[in-house]
Amino acid sequence: MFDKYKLRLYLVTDRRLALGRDLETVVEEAVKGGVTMVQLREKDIDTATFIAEAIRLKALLAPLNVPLIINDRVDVALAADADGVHIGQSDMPYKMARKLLGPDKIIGLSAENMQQVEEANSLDVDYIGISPVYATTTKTDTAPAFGQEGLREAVKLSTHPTVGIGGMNLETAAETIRSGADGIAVVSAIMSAPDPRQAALALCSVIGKCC
Ligand code: TZP
Ligand code: MG
Repeated sequence: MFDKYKLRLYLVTDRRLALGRDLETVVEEAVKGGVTMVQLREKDIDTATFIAEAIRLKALLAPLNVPLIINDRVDVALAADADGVHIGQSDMPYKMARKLLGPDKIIGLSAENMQQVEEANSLDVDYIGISPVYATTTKTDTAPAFGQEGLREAVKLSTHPTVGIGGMNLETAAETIRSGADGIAVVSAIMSAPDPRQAALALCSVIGKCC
């Protein structure tokens, strides 16, 4: 049974935004600041390197009871024995991913509009990502942003735990929690912070209940 409190402060990695720092160091610092779950998101590395990174992060996170989720790649999640995957609407279909991963792994699905939020209600996904809440320069090929009004409607419509992604900072994170989301998913506000631990701590203090 997925613990939805793991969504509270969900770090999604992007090594290109790590200001030249080692990915594991940034993740480790962020977890010390209160990050509750980590998604390894890699768009430009080969499969062997992706798996090796996933295995290193798993070794770092498992003793801290912080789940490791792999973006897009069910094969990488299986190879590294990660805790789950996060899939988008054009990745492997949810039912196939579930069949390959089994009932106990965490599977999150991105929903980019109300119809997709509703469709996800008929799937036994563990959570949905409301994507994007705000437009962001971190990912530009996104659907139109939900905004807080759209997010509130999406949260109301969904039967699943929800996490908001896109443009999360101290102000938008607090609003997102007030709109009813179970958590916030963050890339640049932590990956590019001069001090990722402090950045996570500050986000925790505005969203509550993660440290
Ligand atoms: N999916 C939707 S928006 C986004 C992803 C991966 C990027 C969010 O990045 P940031 O820097 O937290 O706005
Ligand atoms: Mg994807």
